[in-house]
Amino acid sequence: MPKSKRPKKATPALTDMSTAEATVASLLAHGLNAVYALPGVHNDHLFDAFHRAGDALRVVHTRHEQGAAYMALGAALATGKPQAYCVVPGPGLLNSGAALLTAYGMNAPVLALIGQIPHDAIGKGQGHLHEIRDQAGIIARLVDHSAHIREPSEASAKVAKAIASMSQGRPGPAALECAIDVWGKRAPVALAPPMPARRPRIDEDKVRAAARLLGKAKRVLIVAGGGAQDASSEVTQLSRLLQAPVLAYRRGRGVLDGRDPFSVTPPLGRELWGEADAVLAIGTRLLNPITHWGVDQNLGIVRVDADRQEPARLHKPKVALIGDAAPILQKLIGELEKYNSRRAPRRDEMLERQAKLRQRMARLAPQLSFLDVIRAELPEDGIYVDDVTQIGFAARLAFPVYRPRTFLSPGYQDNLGWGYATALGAQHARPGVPVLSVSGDGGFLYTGNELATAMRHRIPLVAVVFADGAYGNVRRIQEEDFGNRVIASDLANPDFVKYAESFGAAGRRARNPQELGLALKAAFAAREPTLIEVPVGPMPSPWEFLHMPRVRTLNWRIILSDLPSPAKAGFAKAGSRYPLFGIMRMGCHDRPGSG
Ligand SMILES: Cc1ncc(C[n+]2csc(CCOP(=O)(O)OP(=O)(O)O)c2C)c(N)n1
Ligand SMILES: [Mg+2]
Repeated sequence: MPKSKRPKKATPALTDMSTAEATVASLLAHGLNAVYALPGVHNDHLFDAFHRAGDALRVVHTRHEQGAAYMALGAALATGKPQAYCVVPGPGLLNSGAALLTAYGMNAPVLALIGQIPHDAIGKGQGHLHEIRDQAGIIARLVDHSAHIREPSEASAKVAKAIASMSQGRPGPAALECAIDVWGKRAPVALAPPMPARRPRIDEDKVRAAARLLGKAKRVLIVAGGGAQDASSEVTQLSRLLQAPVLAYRRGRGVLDGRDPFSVTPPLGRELWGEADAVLAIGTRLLNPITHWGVDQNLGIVRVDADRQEPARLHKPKVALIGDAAPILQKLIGELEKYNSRRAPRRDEMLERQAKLRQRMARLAPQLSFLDVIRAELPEDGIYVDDVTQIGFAARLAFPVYRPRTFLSPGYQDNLGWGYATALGAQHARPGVPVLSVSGDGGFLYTGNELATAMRHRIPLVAVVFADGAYGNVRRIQEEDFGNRVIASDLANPDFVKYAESFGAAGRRARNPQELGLALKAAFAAREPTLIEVPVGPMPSPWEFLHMPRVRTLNWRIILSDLPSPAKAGFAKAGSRYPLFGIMRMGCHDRPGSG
């Protein structure tokens, strides 16, 4: 096109705005309509801008910064959409730290808006209110994308960039800080529009290679992680096409409907891992299968991951497909039409194996009988929020999850106490579906104070607290593995029913599964903040279903083939004499989730 005819780029309109107003306008432009927050002087101008946004923005204030951050995390996990929280610097940031860490581990799009001391004082150590050394450095280690807003004119673009970063490559949290004296500064501002999503090109050759490998395999196992949550229909289709069971543990539950006999958890998953000749791993680190159950040269692994670095972190797969799971799997399904072989249907086999497993798991009857009534009362689309409790460990193994994003479990952080506030955020963001928080007496009191938030913001969350008067999971380990030397694991509890009632919430007590069923029915019908205390005794150990020995023997040659050539030569020498040398790299692992 000749130069003169090229359309002129429109100059964006400038509006006089404060940094805070530009930030809020940008949040709204990105579809964020809630901020979970705890105010303080550093962010007064930002809260005033929240106020001026009126009904467009709901500000949910909590009783502790961890509550605000966990609420944003719960809202992000339940919706799959970006959510924001806002806290003061220093102690406010650190109070929210465990939730931000968990959001990072769970690849959850949580935006942290964090105040700062006066701009010119940053880094000088003068002892300003809430000052913390190198706040930017601390934040930068907690999230992949962080920035400091210095001027009103920067705010909008920095918000847009932060939000875009949360869904690019590996999704995850982002953070923005802004000084106390900058939020209120005014200047002519051009609002930056949301940035278009950048997606990596799908490598068609690799999709074909994956289709060939999976198509000719006789026994395929699919492993679904958190990254498969938005690819439920594709995973279901692939499970049928490949006659492949789908293994999920914490984050991938519900991707395949838990009522499908092909939906499996670790005990059966481990057997199937041992028998498989190919694995299709979708949005999962594959840490437990590779490190606990082992790999060998007969297992062809295909990985689908949003993070380019992830697939080869532990063990180089045969094929790595990079990008969002759903579009990649759609292409894979298309290619499989050409390469897929006929396989005998495995439905009967799976039904039989599931029935056998249920018999073995009958050992966990105390936990399972409660989970059965919870499943019966929680509607199909209801959301179960897990915590690190004995009921929780059993739920990860045996609670049937029917739909994606309806089982929220804290992932590899296994962060005790996240449950109640995370569930509160999920319930706030999804008012149309019942959300259930299930904790132990230890975990619940981490954020049980947010019952005040449930009341203040009329969030009808139902919480079940299993009260055994102990950090029961820790206590059992002390009893069984440490000669009954019980230490620091007994608890002095409040009366949880009275505790709930003192906030104005409904408090109930259920002494057995039947009573729990009735209490849940009433609570879901009433739609008001409710706590149900369930007094319980010690519960049987779930570990035999979680810590299971290897089913594939690692061959050091496999590790060797992953190494760059110069290292290969050195290892070859050592490895030919000492095969164990190779195995050692896989490390040995302690109890998942018990730490
Ligand atoms: C942040 C954090 N601190 C400590 C732990 C270690 N931990 C795992 S389970 C547990 C006890 C949980 O007690 P409770 O919530 O009462 O559940 P119970 O085991 O009694 O069922 C502890 C302390 C953890 N996982 N996360
Ligand atoms: Mg307990």
